[in-house]
Amino acid sequence: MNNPNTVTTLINKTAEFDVAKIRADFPILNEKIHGKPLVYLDNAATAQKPSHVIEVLNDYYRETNSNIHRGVHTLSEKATAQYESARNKVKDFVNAESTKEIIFVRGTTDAINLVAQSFGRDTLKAGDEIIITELEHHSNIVPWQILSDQTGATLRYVPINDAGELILEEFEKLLNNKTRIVAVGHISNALGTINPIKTIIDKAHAVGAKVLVDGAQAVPHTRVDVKALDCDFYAFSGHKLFGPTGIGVLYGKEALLDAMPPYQGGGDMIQMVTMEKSTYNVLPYKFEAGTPHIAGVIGLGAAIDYVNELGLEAAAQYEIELLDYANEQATQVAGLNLVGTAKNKTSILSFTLDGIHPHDIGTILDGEGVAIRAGHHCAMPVMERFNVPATARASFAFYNTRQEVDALIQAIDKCQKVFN
Ligand code: 7TS
Repeated sequence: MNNPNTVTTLINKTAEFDVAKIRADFPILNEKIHGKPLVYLDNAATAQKPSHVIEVLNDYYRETNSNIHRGVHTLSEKATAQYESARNKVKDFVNAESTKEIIFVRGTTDAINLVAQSFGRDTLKAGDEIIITELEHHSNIVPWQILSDQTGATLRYVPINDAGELILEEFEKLLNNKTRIVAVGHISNALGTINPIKTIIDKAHAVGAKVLVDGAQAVPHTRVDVKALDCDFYAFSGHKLFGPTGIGVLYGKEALLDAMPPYQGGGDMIQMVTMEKSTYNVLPYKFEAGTPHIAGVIGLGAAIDYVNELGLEAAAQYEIELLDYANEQATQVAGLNLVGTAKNKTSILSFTLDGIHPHDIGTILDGEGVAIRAGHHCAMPVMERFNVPATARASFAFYNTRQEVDALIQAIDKCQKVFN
C-alpha cells in the first residue's frame, strides 16, 4: 500500500501536470479502436503527434514548399530559413556548441550507420576493439558487426544482470588501449533501463576511445546535454520525439565530423565537382547529400518547440510516477512476470504472461483498444539473455493516464480469462 504522504504528493504533482489539457493537443487520442477508446501504449515504437506539428507540416506544404540552399526565389529562401532555424532549435535542445555539429539524417539507424561507416571505416583496423552492450537495439549492433567484418576489428559486449542493468565492472574489464569505439544506448527500448552513460563516457575516454550514444529512447523522456555528457556522437529519431517519421539527428563533435570523410555523395554536399574529382562542402552540409526531408526537419523543429513549452522535466517526473503506478498494478496480477526491473528505469513495462504467447496478448489487447508492442523489440540479445522469445511491452508517454494503465490491466485480465 502507498503511504498517504506519497499519495498526496502524487495528486499534487498530477494536478500541476494537466494531462487532460495535454491530451487535447493530440487528435489521434480521440480515435476508437474496435469501438473502444484508443489506449496508446506503444510510444517506444513511435510517439503520437500534437496538432502543432501536424499544422506546421500542413502549412509548410500549403504555403512554403520549395527546395532549399539553391533557389534565389522567395519560397526557396523561406524554406531554407525554416530548415536552418530548425537546426538551431536542435542545437539548443541538446546544448551543442554549434549548428555545424547537427547533421540531419533519416533517424537513429541512419545516424549510427553514418558513424560506423564514415568514422569507423576510416579509423579502425584489425586488432582494434569496439564495445557495445547486450541491451542494444539492433540498430546499435548490426552496423558495428558490419564494420567489424569490414575492418577486422573485434566486437565486445557488456553483459547485463538479471534486473537488466549493465554490469559496469565487466565494462571496465573490457576497456583497454585497443578500444576505439564504445556505442551504448542511453535508455533501453526493450526494458526501459536508464544507463549511467556519463560514467561510461568518462571511462571510455580514459582509454582514448570515442563514444556514440544511441539516444532514441532518451530524448522523449529526459533532458539531454551533449556538452555536459561530453559524448562524441549522439543519435536520435524525430518520430519518437512527437515529430515526423523519416527525420533524425546525428550530433557529433565538430573536430571529429570535420575530419571524417563524407558518408554519401551527391548534391548539396560538394563545393566543386570536376570530371576528375570533387571537393566537399563545409559542415554540416558535407553529410547531407541530396534533397533532405525538408518538411520533416521543420516538423521536428515544431516538435521541439512543443516539448520545450511543455517542459520535459515535469513530463519526465509525471512519467516516472505513472510507471510506478503501472508497476504496482502489474505486480498484483498473478502469472505476470516483469522483464527488466532496473532500479533506474523509465516509461517501459515489458512482461510475459504464463502460458500465453506475447503475440496473443497483443492481439487480445488490441481487441480492447489497447495498443502495445509484442515481439523481440529489435533487441534479440536481450530476449536471449532473459530466455524468452518475446515480451509484451507497454511504453508510456506524458499523455498517458492512470485510467489507461487500469484499462491495460483489465485487458490483461481478459486475456488470461480467454486463455486459461
Ligand atoms: N535505438 C533504439 C534504442 C530504439 O529504440 C530504436 C527504435 C532505434 C534505435 C531505431 O530507431 P529508428 O527511428 O531509426 O528506427 N525502437 C523501436 C522500438 O522499440 N519499437 O519500434 C522501434
